[in-house]
Amino acid sequence: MTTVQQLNTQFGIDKHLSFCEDVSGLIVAEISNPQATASLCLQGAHLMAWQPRSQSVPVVWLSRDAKLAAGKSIRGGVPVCWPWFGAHAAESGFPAHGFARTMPWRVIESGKEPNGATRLTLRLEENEKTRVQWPHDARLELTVIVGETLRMELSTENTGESDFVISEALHTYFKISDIGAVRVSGLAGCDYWDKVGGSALNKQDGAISFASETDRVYINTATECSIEDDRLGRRIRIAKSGSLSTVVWTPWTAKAERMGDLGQPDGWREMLCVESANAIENIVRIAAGTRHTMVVEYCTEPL
Ligand code: TA6
Repeated sequence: MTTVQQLNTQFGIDKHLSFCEDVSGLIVAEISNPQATASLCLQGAHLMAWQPRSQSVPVVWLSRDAKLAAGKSIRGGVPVCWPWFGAHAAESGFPAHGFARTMPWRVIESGKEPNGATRLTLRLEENEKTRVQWPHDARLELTVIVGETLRMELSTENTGESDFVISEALHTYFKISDIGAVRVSGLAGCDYWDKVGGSALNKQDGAISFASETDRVYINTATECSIEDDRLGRRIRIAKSGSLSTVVWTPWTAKAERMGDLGQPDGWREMLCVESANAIENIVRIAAGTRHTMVVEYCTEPL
């Protein structure tokens, strides 16, 4: 296990990137550069926070009840859902959204971008535990580039002899003023599976606003979308490549109470998940010896 000191020696960037140990014993990378601040837990390569210096309010939301614990997922930030999204197709005992977000990842590279942003790359090494749940030879890497824009590149390399299929998501929790004051634009006309209102296939009519639990998987769409927040006077633009699904989710009152870690009593009102994914019809077949990369880029602008 690499120690904090070894990480700071090998990958630290003076004043911009440092590693520290959380009270849970998990290691966290802290990023602070002239453009933005961010934090990322090495377990799950889980980005927990991102706030451009132009923003008085974080863009990525973290539950005030979020707890770091070995082997446990963190509520908020950007969970990496891989090598499956949602429930496992056959094994109900396997973790929802795959195992990548609760496994230890290794830092493999860091650096400063020409524009002053901070870059960090982590790799998930397969092990006997992952092989029990997913018996394939694969290398998973996440590169995050933290600046006024947040770019995340999730790359799956098939290092084995046979093809395999994945579903995946960057399950991003965005900070909003209030769920009743925002809408998601850009998905008009897209087909979606409604996970709340039965499994019918629907077509999005106009922008998405929220008045109850919403859990939709928009399929066959590579389009950019945005969260428009009238109260904060800001638009969060969500661009992507290598992704054909977009998931939009708010738990609303009852599910939030059942989950119990969204910040009682109504922390859930201040978050909205818009997840860039490959799910359901958009699962990805990766041939032996090839690589698939999904990229997201988030930025903000006045509304
Ligand atoms: O992406 C939406 C969703 O699948 C919801 O159904 C809800 O379960 C959410 O993910 C959170 O899942 P988690 O396993 O992190 O509690």
